[in-house]
Amino acid sequence: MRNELSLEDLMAGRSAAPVGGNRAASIGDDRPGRIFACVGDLTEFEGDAIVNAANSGLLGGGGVDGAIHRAAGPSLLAECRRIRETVLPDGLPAGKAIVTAGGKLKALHVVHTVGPVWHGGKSGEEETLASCYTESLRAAAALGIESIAFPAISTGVYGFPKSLAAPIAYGAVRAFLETSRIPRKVVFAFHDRGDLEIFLDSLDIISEKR
Ligand code: AR6
Repeated sequence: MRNELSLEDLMAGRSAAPVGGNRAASIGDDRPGRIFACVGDLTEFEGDAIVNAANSGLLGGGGVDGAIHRAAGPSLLAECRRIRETVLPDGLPAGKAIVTAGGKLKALHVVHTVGPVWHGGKSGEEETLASCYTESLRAAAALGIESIAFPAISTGVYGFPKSLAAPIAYGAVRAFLETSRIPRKVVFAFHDRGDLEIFLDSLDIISEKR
């Protein structure tokens, strides 16, 4: 992924007229400046870690999980099996995170987290989704990981509405970075341009509320 841009640059480059002042500046002013976004295949990320939107079983699946396992090769599945046989016999609960090596991926590590399945929003889905981002960053920081890229957790097979997920993801990452020097760089990687636009639209709404 070579098209990563800081959120400041992405917001500044948007064509919509600012509402109530300069939106890019109003977001950038109080943000740590370590958050980036891009469109691309997460498995191509050249950094310390990528986050896998896994399921509790940890043994692979479809979506980004399948892509990560295919790109990482069999050593990733073998390590996941060992985790299931030892520390997580019942699987990884939603909202938690665990780190493995990255196998043949360009990223050195994979942080596996399990997003909530969307059941209409009254089953704690928002809190669980925020926890996925916070716990992934906590696990990454504990290993000294400097750069990490996230997919849009739960917004595929698990059905979480993208426009609701975006401000939760952004808010959780921003809050974590305010408390921790590392990771130095966090990237939101979207599968297509439309998903990135939904994310940026949600930042517009956040800045307009301030
Ligand atoms: N790079 C970046 N984003 C991607 C890629 C990719 N290569 N592939 C998909 N996406 P999903 P979930 C986006 O379904 O909703 C699996 O079967 C996709 O467009 O991968 O958390 C697991 O094993 C979407 O926006 O994850 C679980 O059973 C986002 O990644 C279940 O799906 C997440 O979509 C988890 O569902």
